[in-house]
Amino acid sequence: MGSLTLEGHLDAKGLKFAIVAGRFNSFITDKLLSGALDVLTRSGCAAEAIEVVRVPGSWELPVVVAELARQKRYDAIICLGCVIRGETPHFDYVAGEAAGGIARVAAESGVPVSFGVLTTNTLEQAVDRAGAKSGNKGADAAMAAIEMANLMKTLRKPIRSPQRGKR
Ligand code: INI
Repeated sequence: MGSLTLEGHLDAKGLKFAIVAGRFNSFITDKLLSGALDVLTRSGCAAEAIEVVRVPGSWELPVVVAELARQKRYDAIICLGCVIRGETPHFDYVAGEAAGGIARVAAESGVPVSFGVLTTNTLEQAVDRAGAKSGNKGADAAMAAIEMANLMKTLRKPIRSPQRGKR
């Protein structure tokens, strides 16, 4: 018998998303948000099926993502933030806790949470990843969220279901 590969497709029609975006470094996070919204709507998601929640900074992302995941109202959650290294160890605490907290919520809740949080050494590196030469990590996070939302739906279908693995 042949093997079965399960993966999520990139059709966002009928799916519901929350985007949680930090306001700190909003010059960058606003561009990540535009990229994420663009991908979701161009992939078929209705504008009314997207809720955007703004938080002060990346440190606040995990608590809000945890609350939204508990509500089970979204097929996936997209986190957006921008942490830029300064002269003190502050960066390590903010970036580390944001990443660890977000990963924990996703693993424990079963709700896919994509990580569109830039952690860069310089402002230039952040600009490059927010719509310039290294793409837009907000758009990438939205694409991952769509794929994961569809994959989780597929995985939750009974193994013998003809729907399982169907594109
Ligand atoms: N928040 C960020 O999202 N990025 C940063 O670069 C940053 N720096 O450098 O301080 C940052 N700090 C704010 C933090 O996320 C909290 O909002 C703040 O500490 C209040 O809890």
